[in-house]
Amino acid sequence: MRKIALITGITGQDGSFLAELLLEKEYEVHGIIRRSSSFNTGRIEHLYIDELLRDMHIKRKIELHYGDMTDSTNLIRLIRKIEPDEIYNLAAMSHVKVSFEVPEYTIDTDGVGTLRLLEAVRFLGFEDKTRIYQASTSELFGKVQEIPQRETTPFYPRSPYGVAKLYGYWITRNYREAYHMFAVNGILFNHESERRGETFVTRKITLAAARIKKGTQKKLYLGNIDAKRDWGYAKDFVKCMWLMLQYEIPDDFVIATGEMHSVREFVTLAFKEVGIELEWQGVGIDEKGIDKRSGKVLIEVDPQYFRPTEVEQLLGDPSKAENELGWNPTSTSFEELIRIMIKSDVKMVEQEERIRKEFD
Ligand code: NDP
Ligand code: GDR
Repeated sequence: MRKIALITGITGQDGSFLAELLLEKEYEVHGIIRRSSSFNTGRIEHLYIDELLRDMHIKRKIELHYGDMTDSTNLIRLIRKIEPDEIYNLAAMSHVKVSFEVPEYTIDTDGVGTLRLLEAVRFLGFEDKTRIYQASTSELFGKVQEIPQRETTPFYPRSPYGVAKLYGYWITRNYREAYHMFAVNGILFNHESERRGETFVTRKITLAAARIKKGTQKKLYLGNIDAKRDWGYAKDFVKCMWLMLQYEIPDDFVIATGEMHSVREFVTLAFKEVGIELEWQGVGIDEKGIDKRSGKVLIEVDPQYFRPTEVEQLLGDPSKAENELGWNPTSTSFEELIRIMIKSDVKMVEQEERIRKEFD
């Protein structure tokens, strides 16, 4: 029997990679999308637009439904209609800095939204049928209590986003324990890709490197370049989400690469990839990234990107996922990840240039 999956947040970075993975595994894939005044389906167009699919002689692969994590009756109706074997709850207001501006909306979507989903499954009596994956995060660890961070490390979130996700984490565990539901948390560390949103630091950097190289951007302004993260490749990480729902026991797992780098290191390597050697001068907010060849200042620190409370360093220990799920944490290296992102952004910037010239 073909399995049925429902993905919330299917239009996001992870949702798009996960949809592809599940289609490869012959799942019937459903996704929840939000009504938007402009297109928000760019990452999954290749999976659902009839004309594109007809050209390629393939049938429509996914079914999209309007919905929102803030609307419980919508979630109940959709789950009743779709009767999913697996639900991947990826929908979230996922930007840490923005969560300080919209804290109430963030808890409504990321925290209470998770409760609404779990309750919908319980209300419909699907506790034994439907397995649920909750997108938890390394932001739960926040202020360093232990390095590296593992499943047993105490939580200390540092943003409204982290606090909202903490509720999501515990309500998922509580429903597992109270109602014996197969509901699990993937505690994922930062994972990036060519599809990463443009306001997250890695993508902001790779796009800027490509544009500065082409001469369409002059400078890159960043916040805390001393922050350190454990960055992996999103395409590798979504495999773990699936593995967690196939495992015999419902359990929570840290998913990380086990390697940590600073934002400054990411910038240096990304610019090197486009042929620009940077050297760093100055300290604190006066620190600058300078092109060694031309002497031009390309990177500056702008305090508007600082957060009221910062997570200084995150490093995960993925050994439980490695040992129990057989997941490989290092299939894409840090350097390869940067290469993938730069290659895609250079191509995008060249396309932008061609289009601009056509209309000039
Ligand atoms: P994105 O920001 O790329 O995608 C978020 C998705 O959630 C989008 O599809 C968005 O829709 C949707 N969404 C936002 N608000 C709502 C809402 N109220 N109702 C329904 N849908 C909504 O995130 P990622 O793909 O990077 O991350 C996926 C999940 O994993 C998120 O929950 C994130 O918090 C979590 N996570 C991510 C990590 C990472 O490094 N990427 C690490 C750890 C956890 P739209 O396109 O319309 O905006
Ligand atoms: P993060 O990712 O907050 O870890 O959350 P982000 O890329 O936004 O920031 C990483 C680190 O870089 C520093 N930084 C900047 N960040 C942004 N966005 N823009 C800048 O200009 C900038 N300069 C420095 C930040 O201060 C931070 O320390 C991501 C999201 O995907 C969450 O949804 C997810 O849960 C976590 O990763 C794990």
